[in-house]
Amino acid sequence: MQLYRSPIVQLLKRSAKLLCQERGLRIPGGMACSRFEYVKSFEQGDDVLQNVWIVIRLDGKGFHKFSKVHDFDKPNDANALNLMNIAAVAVMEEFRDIILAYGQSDEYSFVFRKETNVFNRRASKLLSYVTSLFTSSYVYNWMHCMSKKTLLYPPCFDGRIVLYPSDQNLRDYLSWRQADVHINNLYNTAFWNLVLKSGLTNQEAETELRGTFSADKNELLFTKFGINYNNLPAMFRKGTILLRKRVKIENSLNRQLIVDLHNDMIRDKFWKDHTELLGKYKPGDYVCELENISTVLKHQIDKLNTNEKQENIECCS
Ligand SMILES: Nc1nc2c(ncn2[C@@H]2O[C@H](COP(=O)(O)OP(=O)(O)O)[C@@H](O)[C@H]2O)c(=O)[nH]1
Ligand SMILES: [Mg+2]
Repeated sequence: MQLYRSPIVQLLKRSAKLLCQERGLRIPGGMACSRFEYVKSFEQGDDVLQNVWIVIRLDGKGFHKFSKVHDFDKPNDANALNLMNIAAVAVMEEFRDIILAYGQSDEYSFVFRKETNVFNRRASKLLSYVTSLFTSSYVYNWMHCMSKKTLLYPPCFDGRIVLYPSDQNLRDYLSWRQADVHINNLYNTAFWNLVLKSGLTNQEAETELRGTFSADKNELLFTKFGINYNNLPAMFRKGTILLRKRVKIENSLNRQLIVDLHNDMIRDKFWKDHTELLGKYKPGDYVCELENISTVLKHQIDKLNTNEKQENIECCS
């Protein structure tokens, strides 16, 4: 429809344009107006390729020091690991196209489905948003997870995007990260038992473990400390896998949430048990008992209950 443009409107528009040009502003409505506008063309496009798995991996900066200063349990601090898990849940709640996240130690990987169009697949937007949301959620939930400890300085995380063209590449990536947990955790468990229980210095423990194979460390743990490595918590040995599932808890709950698993992703069984990941995406079911719910699920259920209560209060007031 042709709008009637009165001379007074034309005059006002022209004055606004002149004012904008003078001050380097934009005319309301988005029309480019300043001579400075050309600098926008220096911005580089960074859309990631279509039809590939997008993996974002975050890693804590200087967590060797951060864990020391905050007196994390050695070699694994269950509360600190669950804090990482809860921060990752916040990221998955925000980005519905993340189908799986995997965390261990001070790192987390997020897998976006191949077809995602979030932020038009712009790498810098994706990476900065995921990294900052994870970091702020880590700080936001610190008090809740680490109860009595004060956060002494702000933690930060680096992030990178890696693209995997085939399903096998993605599986190999996740297997690589999970194999890393096994190698590190077995070593760290043996190391800290030697230091904390046998009174060795760090140097002596390092010397004792130099050149040993997995079987030697298993044997050492069993004979010296009566520890059967396979009986240690699965979260320590396997890391944490976060998946979307329709969670059914007895008769009290039936809704989609994010569940934490500590299974072996290197074996085919994991991919057969969770066919939704590489097949047509539709979250599967997850049935559990009330007394067995994990810290990660409990956190989400508590949040739901708090939100419901809040809504009821708002409704009644
Ligand atoms: N004590 C303890 N330390 C941890 C835990 N999780 C991570 N860390 C520390 O964080 C470090 C993470 O490794 P890396 O990223 O290579 O070291 P960074 O460069 O110092 O962040 C480990 O070497 C541990 O020192 C934990 O649960 N307990
Ligand atoms: Mg680190």
